[in-house]
Amino acid sequence: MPILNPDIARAFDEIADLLEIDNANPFRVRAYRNAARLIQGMSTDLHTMVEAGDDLKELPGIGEDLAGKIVEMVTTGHCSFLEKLEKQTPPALTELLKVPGLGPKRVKALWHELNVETVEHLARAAREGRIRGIPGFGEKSEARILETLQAHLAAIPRFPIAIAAPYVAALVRYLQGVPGVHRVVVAGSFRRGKDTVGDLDVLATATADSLVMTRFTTYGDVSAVLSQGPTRATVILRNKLQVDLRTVDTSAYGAALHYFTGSKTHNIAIRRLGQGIGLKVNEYGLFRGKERVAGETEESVYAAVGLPYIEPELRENRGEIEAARAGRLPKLVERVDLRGDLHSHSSATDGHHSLREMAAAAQAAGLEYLAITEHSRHLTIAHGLDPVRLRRQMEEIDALNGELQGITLLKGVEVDILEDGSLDLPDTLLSDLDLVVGAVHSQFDLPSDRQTARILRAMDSPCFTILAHPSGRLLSSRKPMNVDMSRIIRHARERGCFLEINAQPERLDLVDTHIRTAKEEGVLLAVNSDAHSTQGFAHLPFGIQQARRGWLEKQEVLNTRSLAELKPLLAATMVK
Ligand code: DGT
Ligand code: CA
Ligand code: CA
Repeated sequence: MPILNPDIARAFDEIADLLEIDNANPFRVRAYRNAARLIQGMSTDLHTMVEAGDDLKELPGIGEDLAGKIVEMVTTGHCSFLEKLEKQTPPALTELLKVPGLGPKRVKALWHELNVETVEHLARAAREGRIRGIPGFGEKSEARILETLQAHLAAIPRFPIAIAAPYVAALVRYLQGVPGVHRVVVAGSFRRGKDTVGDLDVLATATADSLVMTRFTTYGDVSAVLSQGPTRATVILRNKLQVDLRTVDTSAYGAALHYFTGSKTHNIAIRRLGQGIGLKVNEYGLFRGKERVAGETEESVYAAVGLPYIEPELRENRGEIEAARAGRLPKLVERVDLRGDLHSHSSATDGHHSLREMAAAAQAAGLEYLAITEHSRHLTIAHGLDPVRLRRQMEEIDALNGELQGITLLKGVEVDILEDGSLDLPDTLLSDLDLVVGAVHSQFDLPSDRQTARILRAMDSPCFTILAHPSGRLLSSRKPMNVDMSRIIRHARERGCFLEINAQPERLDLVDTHIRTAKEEGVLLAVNSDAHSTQGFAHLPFGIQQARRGWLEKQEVLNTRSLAELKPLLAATMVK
């Protein structure tokens, strides 16, 4: 089946849409649109012309570039440029382009106004009624957007933990209000702070006459009840999150909490330890014959098998049991240890609040310093800064620091790492900053050797402080880049720069196992909010949880340092 003119025309139209969303040169966009229209109206088949060896450049408005793309489509059946654009555009946006009545302009407006990068973000904005207020949108288009996205969301099997968290908090509050209920705790992967959760495992202790099971299955946010018994029920929430509730006896609370916290492989290892000393371990307790010897608290469970308490984030059977036995468990970093944040944006680019507002919010979040790190010019979609605008912001920050009390703004940038590994702004400018955060925002699909080389080269720049969201993954929509992360980590140690744990709900990047590698290599990590608004600091706890899953202690996190301790560490990454 040869490729037909309408297919080629559609491909060119899609390219024009994606280029337009990407703020490409309007002339370039128009060239694709005109070509699409021309091809749509042609009576000769392009594939016949290509096969006959005709010169396509004779067609009006078709130059070298477009002719090449037509030949590619006719001979291979697909268009690599379009595929590349599709890959670097958040899938939510390509999906949205298909919603009747939403052209690239309106899709672009949604992206800018709401700062959405994923289908889940956008669906949430629609559910929360935040789309109808945007100029050019109303309740009708909001509903249509939600409908289209829900089909897409049905295919997403796991929830990023920060997306699940508000639903979890609401449910726990509700259950705690049920008469007779004593304790409500969420176990499972949620308690272990895993980046995504499959379902929620809720445990409750309650008086025998408590109506907690009935109240659970009639909770307002429940869309379906899958099963219901006297001590166990399973429901689906409206957002498709599945929740199990179990009631347990107070005397077995610790054993149940331990069992349902998991992970499964950790449980199996603990059970083996128990077997070795003649104990049976299950969710009802630890038993020697018929006698229960432990189980009221988790501490008693561990103590019975000869171990100190192990934090939930470590329970993945990745050496925590051996470390516990040897008395070498890490003393994990905590949210209160954070003294500052080294990655944030203001309304100068794609953030929503002024420098002053961001500083106040950071201070309210208990921080003593905040680095402002706007995007650089290459990221046009985020209104990235050119040298002139960055210089102006540096002056603004200096002036503002003169007024602020108890919080200091640091001058930084989130500079784009270009395809060849060079940075998007000149060293003469970067060297006047306090820190340089480098990030990949395009060409996520290079082969591993080139992608790795690109990042290593960027780190070797005279001014390079922190590699932001190192894997580039988005939990709902983008796989990690194909890179040799161990190599990047070793290079960070040799270069003396740092890696980021980005706390954004869709990122949680660096990934936990690589955090552990970085720890072993002696590379410090920065737990950063990447806040785009004053609300953004609320994500820091999830970044901390991720750090804990990577076994990090306080001193292994860069921004637990006081400003005075931090400054020389930053300065050492910057050639002046
Ligand atoms: P998820 O829901 O996929 O994010 O991951 P988890 O870890 O929450 O797993 P889930 O919900 O299937 O089970 C909750 C916990 O229950 C799990 O972490 C450990 C425990 N568990 C489940 N099945 C087994 C099992 O077959 N053996 C043992 N020892 N524990 C289990
Ligand atoms: Ca679970
Ligand atoms: Ca479960």
